[in-house]
Amino acid sequence: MEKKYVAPPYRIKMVEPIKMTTKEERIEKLKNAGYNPFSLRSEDVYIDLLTDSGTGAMSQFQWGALMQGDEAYAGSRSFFRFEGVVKDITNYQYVIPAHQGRGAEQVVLPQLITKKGMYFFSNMHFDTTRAHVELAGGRAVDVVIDECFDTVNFHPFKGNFDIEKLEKEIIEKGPENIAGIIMTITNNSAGGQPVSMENLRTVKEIAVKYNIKTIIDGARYAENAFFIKEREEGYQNKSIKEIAHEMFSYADILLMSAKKDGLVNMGGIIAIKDDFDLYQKCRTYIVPMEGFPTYGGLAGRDLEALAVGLEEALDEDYLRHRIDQARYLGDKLIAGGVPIQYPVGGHAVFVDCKKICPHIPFNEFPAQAVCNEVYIEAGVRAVEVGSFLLGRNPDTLENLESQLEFMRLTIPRRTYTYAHLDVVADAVISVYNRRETLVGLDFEYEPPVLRHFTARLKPIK
Ligand code: PLI
Repeated sequence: MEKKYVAPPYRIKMVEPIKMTTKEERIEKLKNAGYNPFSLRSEDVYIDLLTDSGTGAMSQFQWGALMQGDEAYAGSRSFFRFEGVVKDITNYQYVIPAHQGRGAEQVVLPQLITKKGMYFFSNMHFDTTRAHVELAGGRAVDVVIDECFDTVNFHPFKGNFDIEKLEKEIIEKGPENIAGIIMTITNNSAGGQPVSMENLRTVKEIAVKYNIKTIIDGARYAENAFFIKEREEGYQNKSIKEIAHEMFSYADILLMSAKKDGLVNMGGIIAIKDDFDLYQKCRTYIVPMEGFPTYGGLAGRDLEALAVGLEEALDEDYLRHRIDQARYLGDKLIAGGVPIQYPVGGHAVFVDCKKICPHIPFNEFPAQAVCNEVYIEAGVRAVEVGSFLLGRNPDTLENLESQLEFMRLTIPRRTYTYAHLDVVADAVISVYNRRETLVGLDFEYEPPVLRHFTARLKPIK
């Protein structure tokens, strides 16, 4: 029987035209962009799957809420509405807004590093989280399960911590040298893969045993909750909010980029369970970094839209369709023979480019080569998550080799239709079918930090 995918639980009230370009035009545009899709103008992109961060569509209720923003500098009514929703979802006592996820990270993470060289452990740190750990003098160590790196075989929770490795690392480094354990849900960097409730619970037990704080990086927490409901024994009859409550009960702090499961174009959240001392420190520190603690870099109207978006992201009809869109694209690619991270995660399809281009070595960026060809093929913009992004060893300056070379096809929320995803699938399959013709890339200009955003490349002839 043919597989069914859920139709959108919304209809379209406003449209944003997108431009078609010719292949010849795209070849020229990509060359001018230094073979780096980050440097393309968005109007030269037909379907933009660079990221799901802040690129989704707001609902009529969110647009309506925008009009109710209280723009008072201090004590805004919009803050209290936002605070009420965050408290209701997390059961945490203290809430501070930030302009986006990294704003929350830059305020909280330095408070947890009480001496230089302390460690954070995570299933997998997102790039900005890792950067803020390191900027604050800490070190970031990933302890995800090995199954995460096997893209072929099914595992229901590829985002899980390797519990044995985590405990071994804590003992080795000394619990007094651990600044915190960051639970990234879902695990973005390896495919939007979920973390099970059992795994979160066990990590919390270990953290309590060694007196270490736990932090949820909850950019896509609602998607994680949906996977738990679908795949983990005992959760089928629980609501997404009930599952969220339990997930948050295993952490002391929530850091969240609200540009994902907050369903807004800009926003971030700091929430603290009950540590008043830490809350006071963050409240003080946020003033010079992000702004007064009742606005934290956001306008009152942003806080209104976020309050509504956080509630909407808990809706199961919304989540089912969201996850089905990623599955639909993944299934089409699999049917076309394209290797992907399997099963498909929550927000994107991660195409395994190590398998597509074994003839391109890691330091010639195979996944970037595939991204570029997909843009030329159909005007689809994807993003590389591999050795190009990973950068160089700061001591030896050698290019680091990523374990996985992914092209991430990231699906914005409530934005594209299944027909758009057909265009994407056809383009990727077509590139896959002429994969032997793809060539590697070399630097024309390499920035010293976060090179993938602004580098200029050239094809190796
Ligand atoms: O982009 P920000 O500063 O709002 O959030 C940073 C951030 C933190 N954690 C996780 C898991 C993320 O995925 C994340 C941002 N992700 C981006 C921009 C992405 O394209 O995936």
